[in-house]
Amino acid sequence: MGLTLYGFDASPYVRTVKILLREKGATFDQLQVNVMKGEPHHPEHLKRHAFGKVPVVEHDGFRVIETSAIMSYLDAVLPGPTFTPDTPRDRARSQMAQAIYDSYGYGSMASVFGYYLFPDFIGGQNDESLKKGIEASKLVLTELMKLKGSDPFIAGKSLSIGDLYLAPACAYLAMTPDAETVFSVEGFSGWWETIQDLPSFKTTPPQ
Ligand SMILES: N[C@@H](CCC(=O)N[C@@H](CS)C(=O)NCC(=O)O)C(=O)O
Repeated sequence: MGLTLYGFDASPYVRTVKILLREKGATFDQLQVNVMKGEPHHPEHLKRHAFGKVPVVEHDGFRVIETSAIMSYLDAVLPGPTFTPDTPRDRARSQMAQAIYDSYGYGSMASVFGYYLFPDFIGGQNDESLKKGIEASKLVLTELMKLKGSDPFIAGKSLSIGDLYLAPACAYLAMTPDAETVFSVEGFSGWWETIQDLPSFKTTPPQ
C-alpha cells in the first residue's frame, strides 16, 4: 500500500509528477526505471506500462499511466494545495498548455536538448533536426506565454499543472548553448525565474 513512482529522475515527465508530489508534501517511494538503459522496455516494466514509458504511479494498489492522467489523479486524491484552476477558462489554459507541450513541445524541445545532452538517445546529432527543433520550441514557448499573458503563471495567478509540464524541459534547454535563442520569447524570463525559485523545482534536479 502507499504511493510508488516508477521512473528515473532524468526524465522530464517524471520530474513533472515529482514536482507535484513535492508541492503536495506527499510521501512516496520511487523506483528509478532508467530510460537511457532501456529499462521501460524490460518485461517487468511492460507489465506496468505496455507502451514502455515512464512515469507510472501505483497508489494503494491502483495503477495510473500517462502523465496527464497521473497528474489529475494525484491532484484530486492527495491532500494539500490544488494545481487544477477553479474557473473553466483557467482550467482550459492549463489544459491547453499540457496538450500543446505533449503534442508539439516535448518532441521539439528534446531534439534541441537531446542534441547536446543525450545525442545517442536521439539517434545522433542531426543539425537539420536541431534547427527545426529550435524554431518549433520557440513557437511552443511563444504560444504558452500568450496563454500566460500578464499573469505570473500560465493559467493565472497560481501555479497549475500546465506550468509543471513545461518546467522540466526548460531546465534541460537552459543547459544548452541554444537557450538564449529559444528563451527569447516575450514573458518567458519572468515565468522562468519564478519557476526556478520554487522549492519543489529546486529539490527535483534531473540526475
Ligand atoms: N505519453 C507519455 C510520454 C512519457 C514519455 O515520453 N516518457 C519518456 C521519458 S521522458 C520515456 O519513458 N521514454 C522511454 C522510451 O521511449 O523508450 C506520458 O504522458 O506519460
